[in-house]
Amino acid sequence: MALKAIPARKNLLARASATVAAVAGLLAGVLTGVADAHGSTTDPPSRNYGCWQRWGSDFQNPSMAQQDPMCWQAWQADTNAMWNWNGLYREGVAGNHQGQIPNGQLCSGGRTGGMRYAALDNPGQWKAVTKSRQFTLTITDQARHGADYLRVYVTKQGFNPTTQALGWNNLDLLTTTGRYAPAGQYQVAVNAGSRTGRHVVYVIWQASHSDQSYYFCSDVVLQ
Ligand SMILES: [Cu+2]
Repeated sequence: MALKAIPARKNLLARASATVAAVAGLLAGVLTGVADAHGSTTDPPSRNYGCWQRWGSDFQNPSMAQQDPMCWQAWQADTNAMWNWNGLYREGVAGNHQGQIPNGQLCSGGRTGGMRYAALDNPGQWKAVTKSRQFTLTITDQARHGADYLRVYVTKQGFNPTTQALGWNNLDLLTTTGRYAPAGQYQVAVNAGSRTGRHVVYVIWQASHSDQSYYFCSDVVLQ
């Protein structure tokens, strides 16, 4: 842009800097949108959401290795798995979840994004929250995608997440919901039957805005 007329220059400069500010604002919005988009199971917390919640402000604290060893190994493997706790999804699965996700890789959505989430598949002493056998599960959707359905599974009695990686044959499907209109949260009532003790709750969230499927492992102790 050539600035010839001196009297207009100040005005032009002001407009130019306003434009720069507007573009910067847009960019920041886009970047924030990327960082903040999508979602996860926030109650009971998914593995990476839980790690982010507990250690996000203190992720270099070496005492995590003793206090929360599975989060420690996950942070060491790839910090982006926690910063992007809301980005554990695949696209274009067309409902063929079992076909796309191999046994042993359920918690990483079939290693979506390469190895970013792979540490979430590792068996071990993941922190587990205590829940009664009937509880309400909450998905937080920061992007307001809506849901075509939520599918909630829980591990069979006897499965041991501290020593076994999760496979489809370890799971019982408890419920498939109907659609949810776009909102900040979706809730579903879970009835885990007579199960007790340590379990993994596995959730598939099929978003509505496009064929985007999310996969979340949450560790619970049922009582
Ligand atoms: Cu999304």
